[in-house]
Amino acid sequence: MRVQDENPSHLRVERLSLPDSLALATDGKAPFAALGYGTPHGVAWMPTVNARVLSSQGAMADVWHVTGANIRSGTTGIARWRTDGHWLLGAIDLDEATEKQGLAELAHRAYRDLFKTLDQAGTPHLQRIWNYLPQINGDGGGLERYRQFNLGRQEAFLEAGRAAFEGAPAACALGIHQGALSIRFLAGQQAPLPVENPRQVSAYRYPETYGPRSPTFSRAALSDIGDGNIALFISGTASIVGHETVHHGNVLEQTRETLRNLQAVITAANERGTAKFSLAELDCVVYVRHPAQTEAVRGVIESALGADAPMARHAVYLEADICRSDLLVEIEAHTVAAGRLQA
Ligand code: 3EB
Repeated sequence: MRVQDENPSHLRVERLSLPDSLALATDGKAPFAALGYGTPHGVAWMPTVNARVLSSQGAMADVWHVTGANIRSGTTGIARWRTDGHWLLGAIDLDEATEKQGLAELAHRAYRDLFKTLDQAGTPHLQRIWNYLPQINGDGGGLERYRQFNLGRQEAFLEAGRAAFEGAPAACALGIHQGALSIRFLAGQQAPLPVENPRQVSAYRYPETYGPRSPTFSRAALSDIGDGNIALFISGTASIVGHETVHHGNVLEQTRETLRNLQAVITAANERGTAKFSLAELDCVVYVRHPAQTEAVRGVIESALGADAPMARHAVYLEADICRSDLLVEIEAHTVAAGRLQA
């Protein structure tokens, strides 16, 4: 049975403007870690998603706080990390230009070091992964680069004896226009509870028409973050019903379908315990393939939820390619609610 507050270190997250997040580092003391959105700025505790910010508020960051007192940082192979011994936030940045391997091999190597990091830090369970691939829809020598990535990623999961199907972590995989193959990851001491979307085929069960190895992620994950709170991590969510892309070429309908999928995941998550989540409360990142369509996407979100909804006000819009070339928009999110997971 899960005890309500068995975490000796509580995790908390807040979304701030970049200046406000940087101002948290005072008297030589930094917060646990942050994930920044925008141009990287060389702050060690804030790995960044190197993508153009399309939101008018400018660069933002999700700042993660822990109550564990003893924060250590280090590197394991190509992975950098910070941990308090209970929670770990890590980052990998691999510049392909200086590597002699293809993307499948690089993904394999990255995930091997990622798992090594988790094993050594005593935080074995992935809560959430963010993957960013340069030229995600580009050709990687007869196979699309995203599909190559899927090959190496699944191989590394299987090799490490980790769940690559049911029980895979929540994740997203987006295409960035510049920079390195970038992976950010949050891990802890307890396995999260995976959640699937009844409107969609599980991604790890996609048919082979989407590539020789399926993507390795669950639609969402529920984590007990301590202090009576549950975090819901929602994977990258797009206009996919069953396993097929719907509303080709129509960004308005793709955004509406994405919101229906987010709601379906939230409804499924709400059946897994007493914590109740709502679409209007999500802290989301909206990835838009064509920057000129940003206002159209924002219009759909604001008319569905109201412009004053926290989801609409806190949304970060980033320019990115989506892992299927027919997808125009993808939304990923996290949110926290008080409650307990079902035993
Ligand atoms: C999809 O639903 C859209 O490969 O880690 C979403 C979330 C997507 C995660 C991944 C891919 C990934 O299939 C793409």
